[in-house]
Amino acid sequence: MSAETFYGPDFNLLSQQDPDIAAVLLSELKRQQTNLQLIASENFTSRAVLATLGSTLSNKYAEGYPGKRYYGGCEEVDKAEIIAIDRAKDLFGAEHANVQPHSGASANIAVYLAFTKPGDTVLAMSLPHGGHLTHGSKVNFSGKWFNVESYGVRQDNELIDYDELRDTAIRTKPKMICSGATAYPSLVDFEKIRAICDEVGAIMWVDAAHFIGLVAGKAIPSPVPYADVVSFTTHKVLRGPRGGMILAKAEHAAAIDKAVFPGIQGGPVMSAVAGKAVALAECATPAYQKYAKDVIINAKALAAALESEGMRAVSGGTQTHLALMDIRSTGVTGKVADERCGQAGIVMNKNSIPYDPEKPGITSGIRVGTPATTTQGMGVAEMQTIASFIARAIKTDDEKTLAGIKSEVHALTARFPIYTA
Ligand code: DSN
Repeated sequence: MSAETFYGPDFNLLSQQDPDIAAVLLSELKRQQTNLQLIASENFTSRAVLATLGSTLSNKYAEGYPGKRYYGGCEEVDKAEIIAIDRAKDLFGAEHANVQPHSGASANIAVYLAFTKPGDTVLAMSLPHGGHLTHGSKVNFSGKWFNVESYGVRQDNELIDYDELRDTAIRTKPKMICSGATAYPSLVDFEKIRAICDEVGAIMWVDAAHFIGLVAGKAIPSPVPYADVVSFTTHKVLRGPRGGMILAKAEHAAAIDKAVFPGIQGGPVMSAVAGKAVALAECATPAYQKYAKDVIINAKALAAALESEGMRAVSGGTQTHLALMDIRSTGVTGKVADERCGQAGIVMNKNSIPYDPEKPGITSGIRVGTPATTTQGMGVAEMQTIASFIARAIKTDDEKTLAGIKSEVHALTARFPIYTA
């Protein structure tokens, strides 16, 4: 199928009206079709989700909540939001769902607003050990407006140091404890964190953005029974539209809804809300459950294959969708590896490893994830091929060699085409 056919008849209108932007749509589609997408937080959403995003729901202002809007004419979009809420509650067994956050960062800001006041103490995973900007980075609102204490991973096994977490919680008495990370390949022990929260009287907040899709597919344990509040994005393993969502215990429902609107947002993006509903229905299928398990099988295979190429998997491997590789043995930094792989058509990111001697802009590691390649239908054999591409690309700065690997990447992705029907 040609790229023009992919976008449908409206693309001809766009091409005539705005050839510059039409060209970007075509070239981005081609980039996604031909390169290897190993960014752990990216995926290929379905055509059905894309259809909602390009729909007239985008035109509608709907400040408020279903049945309690500040604008008329919301009777149709109300239906979409109610469907999305009901599906989220069913899929995750949650008492309350708010489907309006524009993004994961927006969802997190709403969590702070619901449970804390500026100056309060919050305990979260440190960014260099895998946390997120909104978990208290000094350059983020969270680090500027809150007293954020942090915990990390142990140096010997690179797993969360629950003793340090508990000690810090007892010492600093946080209002809220956040678990969840962007570059942590292992599972979080939610039962342990619940016990610590109960001991110090803290709200248990889980930022599940990275792994919620694996929870949806019943491939890993859920934080929902334990946490007061769970925030996440809908576009990672979950494979929905770009956006955010919050699940909460019923007792926190009013605080969460008030925090999202009118606390931090105006009108929700109703096309995205509808897209979230479509994705949640897709996640409830046996096919998606198989997908979620395959994502982990592939991540384990990719980590093992990269280890056999001489790199080291942080935390001793992975139990999720991503692997964090210490690549110091290759003699190149994460930054250089990222650049060379990019030239070879392999898209992933440099990443700090715990206790990294390099600066965050350089790093000693790379982060690779399998949500997108698994959606394409790739399996363990392809993960081994990809590991060999990465190992070869990292070791050379010869442009001809990198271009040669790129041709092999294109041959591989051509066997697993996306958006063909
Ligand atoms: N930027 C996302 C990631 O790649 O992990 C987190 O927000």
